[in-house]
Amino acid sequence: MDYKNKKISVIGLGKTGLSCVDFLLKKQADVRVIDTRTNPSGVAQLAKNVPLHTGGLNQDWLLQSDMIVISPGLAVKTPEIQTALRCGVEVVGDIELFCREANALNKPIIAITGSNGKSTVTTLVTEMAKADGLKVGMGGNIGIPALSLLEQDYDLYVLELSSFQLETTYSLKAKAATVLNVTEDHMNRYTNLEDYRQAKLRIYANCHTAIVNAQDPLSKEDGQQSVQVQLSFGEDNADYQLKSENGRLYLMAEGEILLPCDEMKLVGRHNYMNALAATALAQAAGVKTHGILTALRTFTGLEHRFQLVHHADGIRWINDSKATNVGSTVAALTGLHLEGRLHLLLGGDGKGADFSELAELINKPEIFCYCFGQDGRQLAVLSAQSQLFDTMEQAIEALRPSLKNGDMVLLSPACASLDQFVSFEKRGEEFTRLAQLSR
Ligand code: UMA
Ligand code: ADP
Repeated sequence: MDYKNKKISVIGLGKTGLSCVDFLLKKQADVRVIDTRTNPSGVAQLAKNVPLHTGGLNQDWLLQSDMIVISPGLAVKTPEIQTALRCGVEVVGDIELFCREANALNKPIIAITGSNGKSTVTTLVTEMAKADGLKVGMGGNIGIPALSLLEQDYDLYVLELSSFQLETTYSLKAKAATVLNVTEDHMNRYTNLEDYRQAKLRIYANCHTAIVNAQDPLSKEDGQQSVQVQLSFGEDNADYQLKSENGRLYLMAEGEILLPCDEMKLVGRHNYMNALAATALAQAAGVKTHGILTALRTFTGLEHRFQLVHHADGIRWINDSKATNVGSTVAALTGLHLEGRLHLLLGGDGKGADFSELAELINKPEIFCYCFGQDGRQLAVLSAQSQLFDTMEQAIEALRPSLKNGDMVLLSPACASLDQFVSFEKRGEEFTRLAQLSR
């Protein structure tokens, strides 16, 4: 694509904005950067000759632009952006810029979205394709800006895409795409669940093979996306499904046994669903069974996702800091194998969520809740056995003396971390540090 001498405003000076600036400078565009924050994270890395406006949106700059490239962290609904749109300025995101390049190079893309499981499936598909000998560029919402992948020559791109990124993407034509599931998240950015779902369904637009969740009607394309093939994954009645036989669970791919689940390192039914979805995506992109099986057998899962970080005196400490919405905490609590009591740490920034679904799961004699952070109070009222603290550290110090052999301490907070931590990773690291203080 030709961006030479085009006036382009990049909004948001985080990871995404910096990757857009790099890309556009290489294309010899006339770039300016805007961020509503007074001191955005990318300031130090921005080339000194690029004009920068911080502390608000510069409406004049926006209206003078041929194109606005907006970061996922800022809503398109923002009034200044709406004014620019009404005046005919094109507004796109980094994934749109990426797709235009990938399409021109005729490179296949596997695209993954959903409320939960995106990073797990994105990594697993990448491992499958690598084990099959392909050069794979993995990026997107997983933390590696997609445009940075263009610096190398890959056979296949695997992209994790958030609803925010999909809202500003128009040219994606994935070889295979999935919406893994749709449960409530980001209700501070969307009007309702349907508004959020519509953003996610954009991933199927013009894709070759859509991989849908047989158990989640909201994950299915709604006929407006020009999909060529639709395949499903699920517990049953699906192209890729779980089968139980003689007390053993199997992953099935189109009627054939692929692998007994106990040969995988990943555990939990939600992870078996992730494995089925990853297999379906990889097969749709032509990855051979050998590579798929190798990755399924060896992939141990990602940090901060229901990860055992300390085990001493018969007490298990589980870091599930990436559980940043209700659906992921429900997945953690469903099918838990408890030997003693569960000490559950909940809280943080709920992003406008309705937490009531948790009440039924946590009101049990063996479950004790310790709530903290911005929305801790809303969580504390859900269960009879709960206590409220300011911070996670205070909560852990309060529960530590009562721990007994067989107990589990689980951080699966159902909330984003940003009210008290820099990221979910930092929250998980803090939990791990505090866990390891126990013998
Ligand atoms: N912000 C402003 N003003 C601006 C721009 C941003 O206040 O003008 C704030 C917002 O509060 C926003 C934060 O800055 O939340 C970061 O926004 P950004 O657009 O600068 O973010 P990046 O650092 O570029 O990171 C983004 C994704 N972040 C978001 O979508 C909020 C990262 O996903 C992603 O890994 C990265 O691009 C690379 O593609 C993070 C995330 O939390 C992990 N994603 C959400 C999620 O998974 O639930 C969607
Ligand atoms: P995402 O990238 O969508 O946030 P992750 O793979 O990072 O997904 O997992 C985030 C959280 O969701 C973790 O707590 C994890 O245990 C949980 N999780 C993973 N896969 C699923 C799934 N298919 N359904 C529900 N929860 C899941």
